Amino acid sequence: MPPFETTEELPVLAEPRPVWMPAAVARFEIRYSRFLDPKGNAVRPLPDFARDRDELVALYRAMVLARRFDAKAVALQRTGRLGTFASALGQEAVPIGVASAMRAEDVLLPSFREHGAQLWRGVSPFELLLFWGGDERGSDFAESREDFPVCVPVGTHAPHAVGVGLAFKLRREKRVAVCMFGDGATSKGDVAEALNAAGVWQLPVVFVINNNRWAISLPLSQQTTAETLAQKAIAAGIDGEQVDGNDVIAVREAVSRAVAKARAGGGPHLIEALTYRLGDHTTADDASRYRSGSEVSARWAEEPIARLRNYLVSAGMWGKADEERLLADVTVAIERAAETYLGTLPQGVETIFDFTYQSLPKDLADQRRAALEQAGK
Ligand SMILES: Cc1ncc(C[n+]2csc(CCOP(=O)(O)OP(=O)(O)O)c2C)c(N)n1
Ligand SMILES: [Mg+2]
Repeated sequence: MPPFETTEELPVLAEPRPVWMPAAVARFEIRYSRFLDPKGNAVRPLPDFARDRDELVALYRAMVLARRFDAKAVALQRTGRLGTFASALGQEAVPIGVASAMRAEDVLLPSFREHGAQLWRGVSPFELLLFWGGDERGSDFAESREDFPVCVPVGTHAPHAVGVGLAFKLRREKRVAVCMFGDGATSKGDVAEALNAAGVWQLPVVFVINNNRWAISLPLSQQTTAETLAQKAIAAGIDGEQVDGNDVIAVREAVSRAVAKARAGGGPHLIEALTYRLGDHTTADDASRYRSGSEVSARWAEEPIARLRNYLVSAGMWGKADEERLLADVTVAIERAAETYLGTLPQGVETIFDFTYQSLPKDLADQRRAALEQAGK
């Protein structure tokens, strides 16, 4: 018997067993940033723009103007002279931080609570009042003419932002589309699809979630069980981060980075700005029916305007006289806008028919004629 042929039992060698241990194939983290704490103390060195008094005062002024505009709009609605209006009380740092990080040639796609951003970009308070008074001429902005009008349907402008970003990319224009929406909008398919498409096509779009913790009466805890909304970027393969949305410096710094990256061809970005809606959802809402007064008063301690003012005062950049002058200025600007609005004649009744069809279908043409007759024209 050749030596290699044996009947002897060979020891069974232990086969290397395949290891089917679940292994991590990807890891993610969401970063949170803030520069000023709720009391207005700097918690880390400020970015360059925030070392310049004029820059900080401009941000402060814009937030005060937005708040004054809000108060006037609510007062006009309460006295029957404006339509339903969505106040942004307590959320001013988000739109101002966003708009101040954009260039004039970029395009803003706002939701219905971002008038602070529109005002910063040159839309006048008169135009905004016209819009909220139900007059579409208010969306025909004299400035920032390529910015989108207010979007009342929740989240439907997110795919439009992708279209704008795609146009910029195809035309090789170094411009960025900035799309703002609320926490509630992040549960919509439109937003998920927009994030995904912007990621696939690496478009210059910055998405900003204005997370005010409520979608009308639905609290964030019932909106999603995700730990953050910023992590929705991860599923789309794009960068996402969270900022203190009541710290205008943090919002501007994060959006500036995202916008610069997008402009340089680095693709889209999602920023979740954490803020709180101190007022009712709109003038058609009574928030005391679904949330406690103690929750709201606790949140007043974090609001963005006092926070920046405290910083400015403690840095010796702002005093009582500055404050009085500013309040007087913004009051005059808003009162003038309201007077012009109240003195504007409504559009003719026929205009409701005039801007959708090139030639009106017969039934609508009949209605148009009847409406004119009824109006005595
Ligand atoms: C498509 C659509 N569905 C429902 C509504 C009614 N609606 C208006 S605002 C809102 C909640 C939006 O919440 P969020 O996105 O968090 O924005 P916020 O109002 O808090 O700024 C809803 C459901 C709407 N405007 N559009
Ligand atoms: Mg919300």
